[in-house]
Amino acid sequence: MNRHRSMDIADPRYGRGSPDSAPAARSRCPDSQAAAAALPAESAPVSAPVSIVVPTFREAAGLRALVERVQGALSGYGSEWELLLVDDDSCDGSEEVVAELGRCAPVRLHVRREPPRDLSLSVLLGIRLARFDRVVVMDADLSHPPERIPDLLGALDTGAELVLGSRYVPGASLDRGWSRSRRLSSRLATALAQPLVTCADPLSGFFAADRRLLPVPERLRPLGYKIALELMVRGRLRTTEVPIVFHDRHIGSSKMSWRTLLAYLRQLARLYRFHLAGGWHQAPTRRGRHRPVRR
Ligand SMILES: Nc1nc2c(ncn2[C@@H]2O[C@H](COP(=O)(O)OP(=O)(O)OP(=O)(O)O)[C@@H](O)[C@H]2O)c(=O)[nH]1
Ligand SMILES: [Mg+2]
Repeated sequence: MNRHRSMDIADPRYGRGSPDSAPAARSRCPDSQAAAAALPAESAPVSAPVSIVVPTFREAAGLRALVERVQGALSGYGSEWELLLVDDDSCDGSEEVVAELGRCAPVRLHVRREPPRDLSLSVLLGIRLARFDRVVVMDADLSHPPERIPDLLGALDTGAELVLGSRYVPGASLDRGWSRSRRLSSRLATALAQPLVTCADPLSGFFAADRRLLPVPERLRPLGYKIALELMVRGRLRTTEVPIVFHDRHIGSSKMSWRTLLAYLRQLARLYRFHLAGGWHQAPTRRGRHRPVRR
């Protein structure tokens, strides 16, 4: 029985902005040219098609803003793109919102119905279902600025296997609204993972990769919030970081809880065991890399 439901309403023509495509819908589309013009020069478009994968749970209220910002950031992009939302059966109207937004943007929603509800499992499923090999993963609440997507993709072109949108490298900053305790707990959680990696922000949920270079899902134990950490440690990926300005969420509510904190500690324990045992004892082979779904 297929327990997933996919509402594929993407139309690749929208990504190219063909003047003949969906004229009625275009009149409701946001004016993304202005946002594109505001991009810094170093955000010059690169040309491989890209799928933006966003895990969502009860984010209906913020989806319009997300789609508008992503569309603005990628309006000058030199190739096709799509925005794939992987939703954990929110039942909050997300499907209707995406159906409406899909009239003027290449956005689609995949509803996951298989328990457990989980961010990392949703991300991995999204990576598998993505139309394109090049993927960017980000949160739905606009904590991760979509305007940095071209910079992440640019860094991928320089040979990195994983590019993190980083809060903790020079040039990056955190929302002023973040309380001291939030900053401290983020720093502490980051410090706990630091011996496993060589980057400054291993807990970032904003990253770009080519899925053909990622470890296959069978090599991961992905439950929890920190999928980039899992990929980096088990895949031994060559990682680089791009500074971002990290914003606090303004719409919707946090899904962080004690449950996610415990899941993180369990994930850390597994990764330390893996690391101390010497990893996979051999360099990852092509057969150990990610296999996209056949279409
Ligand atoms: N599919 C899916 N997405 C999830 C789940 N939990 C959280 N998300 C999404 O993952 C992203 C990060 O979740 P947030 O609630 O923003 O977590 P956070 O960024 O640590 O905390 P705040 O920004 O303070 O709210 C958002 O896009 C959420 O909608 C889940 O169980 N399943
Ligand atoms: Mg968030």
